[in-house]
Amino acid sequence: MLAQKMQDALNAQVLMEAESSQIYLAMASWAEIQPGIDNVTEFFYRHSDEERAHMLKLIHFINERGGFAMIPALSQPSPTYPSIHHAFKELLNHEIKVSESINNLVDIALQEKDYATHNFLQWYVAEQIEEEALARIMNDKLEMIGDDKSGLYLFDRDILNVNVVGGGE
Ligand code: OFO
Repeated sequence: MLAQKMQDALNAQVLMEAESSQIYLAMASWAEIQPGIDNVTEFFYRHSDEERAHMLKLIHFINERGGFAMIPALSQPSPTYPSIHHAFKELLNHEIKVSESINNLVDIALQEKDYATHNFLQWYVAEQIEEEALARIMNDKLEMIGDDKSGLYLFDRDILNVNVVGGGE
């Protein structure tokens, strides 16, 4: 059985994963109407789906442990971005916040001596390391590319081979 404090914190994480999915969906829709970045668009759509999978994994865990996963209302994400680099900067900043939130959940699990939840959360800890690293690499590349259109062409081509990490399985 989940302690109330643990359940509330996990439900807050459900919201965070749902908002991640929504933010990346907004990035995907914006990218889709920009010329020549079809693969970046696809990357954001896939990333949005992955975040939904992270949310579902939490929902099932909360309910299976005798709690109740609340499906939250979502706030509207930014619908447009000044540039692709701005979108990827926001993605990195968002992932850093998610990592902090996961670390906070791990702290609570330890305080509550809830070792099952602690064990469950290790998947998210590993996932965040990969997601942050990937976001940093992309931001470094975009920093180098600047306004160079051929650089952006190659960035879009190469992102085809990037696996969005962690589908929640
Ligand atoms: Fe759920 O991993 Fe990104 O936010």
